[in-house]
Amino acid sequence: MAVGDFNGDKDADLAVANRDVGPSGARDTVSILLGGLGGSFTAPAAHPVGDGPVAVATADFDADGDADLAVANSNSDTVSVLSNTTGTVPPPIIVAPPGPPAPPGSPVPDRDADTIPDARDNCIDRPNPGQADRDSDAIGDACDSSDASVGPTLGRTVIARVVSGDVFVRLPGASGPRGAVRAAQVPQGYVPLKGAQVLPVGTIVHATRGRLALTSAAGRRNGRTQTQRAEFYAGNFQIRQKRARRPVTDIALRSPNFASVCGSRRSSARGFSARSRSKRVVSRLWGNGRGRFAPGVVRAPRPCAARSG
Ligand SMILES: [Ca+2]
Ligand SMILES: [Ca+2]
Ligand SMILES: [Ca+2]
Ligand SMILES: [Ca+2]
Repeated sequence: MAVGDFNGDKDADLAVANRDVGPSGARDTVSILLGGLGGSFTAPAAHPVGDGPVAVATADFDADGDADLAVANSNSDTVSVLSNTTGTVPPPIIVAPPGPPAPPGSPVPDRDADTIPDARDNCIDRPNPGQADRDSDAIGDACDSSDASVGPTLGRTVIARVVSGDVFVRLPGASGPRGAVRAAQVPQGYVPLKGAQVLPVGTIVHATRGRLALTSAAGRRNGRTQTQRAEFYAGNFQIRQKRARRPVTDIALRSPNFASVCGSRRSSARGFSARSRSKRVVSRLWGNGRGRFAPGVVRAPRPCAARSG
């Protein structure tokens, strides 16, 4: 069985492997049960897989932003990959037999010949036999464009670390594409956040489909910068921080289409949301952590008045 959000409605759904014939007659299938209000589930929808399915795993195998399924078939020694195309995980099914095991004594792939096999190399194209990784983000120093092992600087930088999923960022002053961004819903100028990075204050974060941990400066004590950490997910926001004796890291919400959000703001222990004057929720973000993080909305009066009217 696997748990995932297969139809993108933020409710947890179930995928169950059916090896033997059950009451529904479903054999050699995987059934999807879509979760709904109050822990309810829809009737199972069966999709054929290989012979003798015994285990299901979910991940975004085709990198299109939704949850796909891989099913291990014990009788046929194959893996069925179900690509999620509409949110209900229909076929097409690719039955991909796993490759034969390497014969004993055959060489392990090591593209950069640094004695670390590709499968374990934290920088696969550059020789780095020591595997140094100062900021412990699984990207070796030799490949890491941003060393986040140094602390944040008050009013200037924060440290962001991807916890799960896909997170994109737009640096202040960025214009036009800066590298390939695959997700169609991410506009130009955003780049994927990889591992742990130092981000300048003013960076806009797109975490609708991912989760990141932010470490920011919380003040100075005995000549040293104190830091605070919280995780944020399921929303878009801009990181702001003014230099002050007791600085607050402002999390300025952006709407799902990346525009600035205007309106009243609310916060609770776990969620930030912004509402327009009509009380409609225009943006929401979830968080988890301690420290002086505050929700913000755009303060420029004119565009806000025009948009919320
Ligand atoms: Ca290597
Ligand atoms: Ca290497
Ligand atoms: Ca690193
Ligand atoms: Ca890094």
